Amino acid sequence: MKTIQWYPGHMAKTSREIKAHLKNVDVVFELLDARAPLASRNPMMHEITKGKPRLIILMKADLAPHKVLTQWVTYFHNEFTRAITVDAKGGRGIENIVEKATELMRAKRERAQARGLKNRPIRAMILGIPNVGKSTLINRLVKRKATKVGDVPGVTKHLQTVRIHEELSLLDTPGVLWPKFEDPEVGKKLALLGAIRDPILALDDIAVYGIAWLLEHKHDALNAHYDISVVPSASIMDVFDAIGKRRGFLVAGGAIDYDRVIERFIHDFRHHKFGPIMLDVIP
Ligand SMILES: Nc1nc2c(ncn2[C@@H]2O[C@H](COP(=O)(O)OP(=O)(O)OP(=O)(O)O)[C@@H](O)[C@H]2O)c(=O)[nH]1
Ligand SMILES: [Mg+2]
Repeated sequence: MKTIQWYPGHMAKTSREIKAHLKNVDVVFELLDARAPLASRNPMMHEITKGKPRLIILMKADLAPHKVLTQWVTYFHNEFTRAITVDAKGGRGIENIVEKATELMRAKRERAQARGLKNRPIRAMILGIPNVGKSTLINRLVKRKATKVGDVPGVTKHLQTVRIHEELSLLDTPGVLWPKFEDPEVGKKLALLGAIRDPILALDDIAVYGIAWLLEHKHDALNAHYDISVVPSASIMDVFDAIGKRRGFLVAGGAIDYDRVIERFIHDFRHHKFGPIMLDVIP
């Protein structure tokens, strides 16, 4: 299978802008997709922001299995890193953000106070892949529509500072990916989750990956959603055929219209039709 390879120019530009802004930032909020905490971590941004206190926010926690998420939180936790889970759509977990950010900043703030300096608001930079929920999170925190959001990658186009309250100001950034996915599975996971714009992808590869994953991990959910009855050992073609027949996705002459099956499946995966999902495994 071929590797998805690409890197739009606007992302290179954003990366440079993020680098330039870093000196004004106290803490980095690294937003990861709770359904793939490793695949959605940008290795380039991680390198650029090394040495900054870090709050990892596992976004879309409502779409991932709760129990495993608590293990991920422990996995990420260290001296300079805290992790929390957030469902920005339902508004769960938001209240922990300021507390955790303050905790990460405590030592530095105490030093500043000891020197007689007045505390200024914590300046946090929000980083994350496209469509992970950066702008939604900011709007939740500020309790108004301060930034534009949308269910497609690439909504935010520029860096934008939003003052949350006297304690916290946030810098929203456009979603960035990285030039090459070393592991082709990473590209497929990100595509399935909706982080990559469609025209640059081979949709059939993405659908094959998603169906294989469901067959292995959640074949009941696959059967239930399409009202089909495939066994875990079924071939991908069997599944395509079953969905196509059941949904009546046929071309003239009665053969299965695979393009429609593929499109429908990817749409359904992105619209959370198969219940809680966890594509990554804790190392
Ligand atoms: N289920 C769920 N959906 C969420 C959550 N947070 C954001 N979303 C949805 O994810 C989509 C993308 O949200 P945005 O806030 O625009 O994402 P972004 O990271 O700013 O995206 P770009 O600006 O394109 O990089 C929207 O449809 C949101 O409603 C969450 O915690 N749970
Ligand atoms: Mg945005």
